[in-house]
Amino acid sequence: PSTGAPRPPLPKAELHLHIEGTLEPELAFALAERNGVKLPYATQDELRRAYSFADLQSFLNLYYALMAVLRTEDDFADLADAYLARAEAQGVRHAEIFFDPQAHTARGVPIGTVIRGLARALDGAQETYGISTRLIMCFLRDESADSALETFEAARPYLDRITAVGLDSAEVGHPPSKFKEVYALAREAGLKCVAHAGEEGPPAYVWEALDVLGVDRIDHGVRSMEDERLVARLAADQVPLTLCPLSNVRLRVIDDLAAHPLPAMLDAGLLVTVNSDDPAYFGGYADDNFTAVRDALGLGEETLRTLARNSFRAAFLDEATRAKYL
Ligand code: ES4
Ligand code: ZN
Repeated sequence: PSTGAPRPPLPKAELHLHIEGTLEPELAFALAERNGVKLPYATQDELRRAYSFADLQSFLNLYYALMAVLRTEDDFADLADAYLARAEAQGVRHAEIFFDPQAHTARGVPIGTVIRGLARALDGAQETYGISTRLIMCFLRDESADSALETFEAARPYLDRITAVGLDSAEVGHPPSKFKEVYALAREAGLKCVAHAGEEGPPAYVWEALDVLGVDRIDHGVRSMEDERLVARLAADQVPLTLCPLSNVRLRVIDDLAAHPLPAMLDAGLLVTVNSDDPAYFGGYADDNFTAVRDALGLGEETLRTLARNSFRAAFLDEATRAKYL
């Protein structure tokens, strides 16, 4: 029935979330003011009007430019705290959060400032918001393999705060195999491994992420559907895929939500999850993505529950905690 009190959002884990992609215009302007940084936009509305993207690169240009306002430990703590408050309202109970250290060290912000600031907010998240958290350190794939290695070494003093490494930024022309060495070091250090693959790049990049990097999850992976053998492999091994439907529409990976391959991926037996990617830029947080696919694809309650359950199956949780959610 359509009457009665609105139901709370389904409990879920968020597994594909770039913390820098949660920088809302309001906070961007507040931090610009606090740090004396001049933004090339006069108003929040003018900035919002720039959120019209042709592809991944056109988004990344704005994403990296706006990060100029993030300078101090407090800035990173405030950014993460603002995300966690929004995530709680969206039913998120567990969040595995990407960050891009090279995007900050390149601007002269030390990696320790970034990690300590984020960690401060995450340390309070269980008590304040009822959200458990993990940090995933991503390498920028359009930077060199040596830069990724240097970043990993710079992060060594903080590895107790980091659960996994990831790979993001401009995909085409930067195959996963370029980062074989740093992934081997990360695995030796006891970290989990994930990588963006098959967002704009071909199914071959998903194969490399699996077979060369040995990843535990694939971020996006939508283009896997172009390769029948790859689909069979992902299904057989139950490799989780962290889909980001609203992101795919805004970055024109798909034409519109109604054309999203999510239902076909579920039918193929893939372990798919729904996530928000860069919610400040793409029009919605975790539950907004659930609601959007429900409405555009006509997903029923049972399918939405499967997606929420998959998010906990795919999370880097200890088994006792996972069992609480399954
Ligand atoms: C990203 Cl949507 C997306 N793809 C690749 N890299 C990224 N970094 C932030 N958002
Ligand atoms: Zn992403």
